[in-house]
Amino acid sequence: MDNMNEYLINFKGYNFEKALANIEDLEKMEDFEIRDDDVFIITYPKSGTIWTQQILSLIYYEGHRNNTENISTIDRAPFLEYNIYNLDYAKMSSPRIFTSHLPYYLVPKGLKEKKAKILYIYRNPKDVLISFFHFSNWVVTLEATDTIDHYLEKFLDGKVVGSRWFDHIRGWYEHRHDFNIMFLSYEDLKKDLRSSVLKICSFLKKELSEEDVDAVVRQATFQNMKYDPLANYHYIVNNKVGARKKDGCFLRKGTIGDWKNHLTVEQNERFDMIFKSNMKNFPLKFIWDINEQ
Ligand code: PPS
Repeated sequence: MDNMNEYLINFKGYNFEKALANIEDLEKMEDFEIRDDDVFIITYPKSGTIWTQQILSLIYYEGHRNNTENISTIDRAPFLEYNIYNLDYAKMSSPRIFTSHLPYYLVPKGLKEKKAKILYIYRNPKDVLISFFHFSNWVVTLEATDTIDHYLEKFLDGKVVGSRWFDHIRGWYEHRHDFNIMFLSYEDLKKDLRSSVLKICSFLKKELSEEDVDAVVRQATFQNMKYDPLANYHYIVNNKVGARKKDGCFLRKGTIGDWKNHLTVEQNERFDMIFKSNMKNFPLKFIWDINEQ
């Protein structure tokens, strides 16, 4: 374990958010008992985590879909490694949905029995970088950075929560045969939310009526989530975690290609060069622009 700075703690080579991590929990993580019907949402930060939490909550909980239960999305699918409310996960009723940013090598061993399902959501890393930059400057538990130039260096060096983006996605993809895992991109969700919801339902073996699928799609749109206090971190950040400024928001732009509004030509070229050297022969496709097919 290495205390990297005021904000980061490194445990077995991976950076956690210091304000939220509990080392004792992390040490027990490998042996955390997995049930066959558990479902895990795994992401690198800022890749569509809350979006997927919302989609899965809507798929699994009728009370979420028809607004009869007043439970926030985050509480439906809590973070495995950040048990901030000290819930007894062993007592949660099945099927449990967990969320995690863990790398493949730190997840509970029981996931290798390949019964529990993992949905890995990934996003083009330039948009991840920009989203992360804004988020880190908003919440008090992450280190603020003055310029994109400085943040770019931190991100490429993995001196952020989640460590190096390249290692996270490559690690999970290269070990995919060890798990019951489906990969889906943020951009897939954005370009065709309905088909993506159907793909997710098929992976989870959940059959929903046409109307229920419509309800899931309607309630998982950016606009709907942005203004639904149960479906975003706005309240939590402002009242529990702490915000550095009033005008920040968790659901910020919610689009593909916002990086073009932030990266200079030089920064973009530098990113491309490092992306190419780290992602050689990587088969998953990335979409960098909203108009790209
Ligand atoms: S975190 O902190 O890791 O849990 O963040 P995460 O939820 O992974 O990522 C936040 C970004 O996802 C965007 N988002 C959405 N985009 C489109 N549609 C929907 N419904 C949606 N929900 C969340 C959110 O706006 C953040 O991206 P940016 O680019 O900052 O807007």
